Amino acid sequence: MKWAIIGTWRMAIEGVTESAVDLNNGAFAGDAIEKAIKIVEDFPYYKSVGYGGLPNENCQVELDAAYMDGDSLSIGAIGGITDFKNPISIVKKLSENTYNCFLVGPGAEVYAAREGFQRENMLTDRAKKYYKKRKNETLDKGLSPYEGHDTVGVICVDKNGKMVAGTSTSGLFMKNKGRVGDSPISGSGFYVDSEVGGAAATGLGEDIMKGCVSYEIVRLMKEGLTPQEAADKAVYELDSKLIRRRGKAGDISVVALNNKGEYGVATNSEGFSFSVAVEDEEPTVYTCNKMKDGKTIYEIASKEWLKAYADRIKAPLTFD
Ligand code: SD4
Repeated sequence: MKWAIIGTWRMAIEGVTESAVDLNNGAFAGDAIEKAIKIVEDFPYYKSVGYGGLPNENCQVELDAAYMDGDSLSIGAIGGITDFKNPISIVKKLSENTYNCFLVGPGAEVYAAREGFQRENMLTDRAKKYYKKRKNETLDKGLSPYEGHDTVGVICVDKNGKMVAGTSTSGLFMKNKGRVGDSPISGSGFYVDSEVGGAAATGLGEDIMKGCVSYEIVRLMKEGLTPQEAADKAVYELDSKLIRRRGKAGDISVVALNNKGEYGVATNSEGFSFSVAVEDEEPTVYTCNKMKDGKTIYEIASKEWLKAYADRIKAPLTFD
C-alpha cells in the first residue's frame, strides 16, 4: 500500500521528512508519528509545542497531547502536563491502557514519572521573554492574550495500511491554568480510522470543539468524499454555523488523509501552512489561502516564504 504522512504547519516538515524515510523502509505508522512529533517538541524555536512552548497566565508551560491507533481505535491523551519532555511518547504509551487512558495535570505527571519518561523544565528564556512582553501589552493595551498558537497534528498511513494520528501543543498562549483545548480531545483535535482515514485540527480549540471537526471529516470521507472535499465541507459548515449563531468564528485549520494516501486541507484563516510526504511525492511545505466559497487553495511554499519563516522564528527578541 502507499504510505503517506501529513502534518499541520511548516514546523512539521523536519519530522515529516525523517519519518518519510522510515515509512519508505516499512516503519509502523505509530513510530513514524512519534518520531515526527518528537522532533517538533524538541526544537526550542517552535513556540507552541513542547520545549520552548509559550506558557499559561502563570508563566507555566502546560502541555496537551494525544495519540490514536486507527486499527484498534485505542487512544492515549494528556491535558495540562508540566515538566515532561515528550508528551507524544507518554500518550503513545497511555494508548495501550484499557482504562485510565486520558490523564490530566498531576495525575498525568505521576503516570509519566512512574513509567520512566524524561522530566525537563520546558520553559525557555525566550518563552519567558514573550510572556513578559505579552503581559505588559495585555495589561497596558488591552490586547487579547489568546493570540499566538499552533498545534502540531500529524496523520500517517504506513505500507501495511495502518493509520495513526498524533497531536502535541502548549495550547493557547496566556491560557488560564488548567485550560485544555481540542488537541487531546478525540473527534475534535484528531480522529483516525484505518478503514477510512484521519484528520487533525489546529486553531482556537474552544471553537474547534463546537464542531468535533476531525470526526466530522472522517465521517464525510466514509460517505465517499475525498479528503479535500471532506476537509473543506467540515470547516466551511462549522465556520458558517459559528458566524450565524455567535457572530464570529475562531481560526480553524485541518489536515486530512485517507487510507489510500490522498490528502486534503482546509482553513478559515490566513497564514495556514502544512507539511506532507507521500510515497511518490517529496516532503513538501505548502501555504494555504483562506477558504473562499467553501474551497481552500494551496501552493508550494516559495523560497522567499521559507526563508522569511526561518528568519522570523529565530530572530533576536528586541524586548526585555
Ligand atoms: C488549542 N488548538 O489548545 C489548540 C491550539 C492550536 O493552533 O492549535 N493552535 O486550542
